Amino acid sequence: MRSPILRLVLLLSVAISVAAQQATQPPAAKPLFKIQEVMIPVRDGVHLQTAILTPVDPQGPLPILFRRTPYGVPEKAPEQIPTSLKELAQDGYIFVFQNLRGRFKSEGVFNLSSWVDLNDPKATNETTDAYDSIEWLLKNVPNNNGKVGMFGVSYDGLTTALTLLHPHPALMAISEQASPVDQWMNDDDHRFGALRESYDFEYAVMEQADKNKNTHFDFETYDTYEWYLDLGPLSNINAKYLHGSIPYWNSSIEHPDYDDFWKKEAWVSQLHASTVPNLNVAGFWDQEDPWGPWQIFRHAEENDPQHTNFIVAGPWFHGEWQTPKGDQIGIIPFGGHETAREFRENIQAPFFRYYLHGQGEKPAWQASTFQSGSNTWHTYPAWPPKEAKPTKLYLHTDGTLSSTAPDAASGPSYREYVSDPANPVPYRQRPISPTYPAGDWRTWEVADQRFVDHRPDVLSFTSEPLDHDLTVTGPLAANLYAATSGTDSDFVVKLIDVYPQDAQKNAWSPDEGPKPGQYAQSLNGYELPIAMEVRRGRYLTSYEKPSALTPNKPAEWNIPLRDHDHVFLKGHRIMVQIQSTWFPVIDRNPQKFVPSIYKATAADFVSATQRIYCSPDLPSHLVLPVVP
Ligand code: PG9
Repeated sequence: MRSPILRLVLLLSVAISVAAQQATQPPAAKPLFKIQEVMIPVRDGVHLQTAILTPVDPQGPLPILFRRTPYGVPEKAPEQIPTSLKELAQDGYIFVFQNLRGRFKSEGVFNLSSWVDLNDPKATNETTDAYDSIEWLLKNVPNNNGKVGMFGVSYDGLTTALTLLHPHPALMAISEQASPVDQWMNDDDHRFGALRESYDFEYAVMEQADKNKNTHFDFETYDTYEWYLDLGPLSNINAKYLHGSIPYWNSSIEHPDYDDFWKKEAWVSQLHASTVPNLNVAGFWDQEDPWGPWQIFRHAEENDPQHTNFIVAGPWFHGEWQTPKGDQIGIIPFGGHETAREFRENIQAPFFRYYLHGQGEKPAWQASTFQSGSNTWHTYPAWPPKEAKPTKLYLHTDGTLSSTAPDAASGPSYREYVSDPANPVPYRQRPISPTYPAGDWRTWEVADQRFVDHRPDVLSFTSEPLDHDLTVTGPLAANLYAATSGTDSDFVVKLIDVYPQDAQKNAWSPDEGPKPGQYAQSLNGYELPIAMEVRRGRYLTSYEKPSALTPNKPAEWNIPLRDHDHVFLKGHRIMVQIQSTWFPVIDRNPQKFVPSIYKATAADFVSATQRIYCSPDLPSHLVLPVVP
């Protein structure tokens, strides 16, 4: 049996830091909340396990803040207020936590699905379960003021966001935080159809192996890189380990392409208006769901006459904005700011205070970011800001990167490397721990890329040191002209901020030198990834119908790099790295076209020679939204 505090902590989603989960306010002198567990009936007769936490001495009727989760609800009233609720609790709310259908004591089946069929009046889904539960809460929870808000990170953000498709009239405001929207196109499970192998597999096991708990797959090899490499073709996951027992994994491998199954899951395609005031929250280094919040924001923007659609983004890993401080990510400091606390105090709590308590003011901005590099908060009346001008940065065959396009006199027209699926580039330093419980997984997107930049299958292109600060605000993209000797292939692009060699004074004594491990804790020469993405060749012309690439024929590869707000500081360099494997977070492309990679055999995986063109006709480049 878990302690009550641990039970409550589970609500913060599995990906939120352990530090956040442990930090609390000093012990309270008297109970803060009373708890009631109820089984709320929804339209098909299923009952959902729900915990209601009511402040012990409420000052008048209170709004309800509701969170729906697959990760478990508290069994006892908390003795201390968890970090993520602290600023909200000061304003007074009835907090309600509900397990999704099929999880823990909730009845029904959990199929890990975002499909909402608005045309079927009998259908049940996360949208209808939320609607019915709100209806029940309003009628049955004493002392509520008739106003409901919802918020949550990741899966809890998804269940929050899904209410936008058919909101209950009493739902006055929501804050969707790191919600996925289309699991084939991006976020947790794929990137433009390239499978996030380790994530998809480990998460599906975690949530579907046992209804009553979060299960961690038991790897028999310490370094999971080695485990996945030894596994061989993906068909071995079912053949050797799962034996068809995990429905979500089965769906993933039965639907390799962007078919109706995935299009139905892509719930955001049904959203075309801001239906409820929504504070979207995104992390620039969110290792799970960096894309969804921007998509929800953009879809709601299609029709937002009342200006109730907002976005906040910061230099955060998945859910870092709900940790106690958020004063750094990995070893990258945020200039003395406690960005997570500042977000909760100055943005999240006032947002709900305005919409649910009728106090304070509506945000005067549409987007607010904590800009990395400059380490400052910014607000924008619109996103992307109009001043940002798309600016090209060209790759050159001599390994440089500059705003000058290649000319005919620059020598050879391409650089090349051999990509070998038997020796894939690790996505983070080995040994690679299991994804969950999340340890190094949380910060791998800010890992110093020097750990791979010497590999013969990783190409680096580097600029001169900048003679002024370069501010990049808005969506980034890469435009590669690339060829492979194979008939299918991946290209991974990484945009990197290279710190100067003397970025930091050494923190050790000149006589004794660094303590063990300390040398690697410096920012001197650090290669900090700002944006990274992969594209898979078979889907270059169609997501629905994969096709083979023509060997050695250059093709244009457009690789969106998502939205960012970063300042490359004077004296820093900009680097682009290109590689064709990123393992095991992305499954290995056989580099030979096969109808489904999930049915590939070991013999299908072959080496290929990859070329990146840097010529006047085929000028590979990045497009950065530069703010003058
Ligand atoms: N990233 C997790 C998730 C969300 C939604 C669907 C699948 C996975 C999470 O942290 O909840």
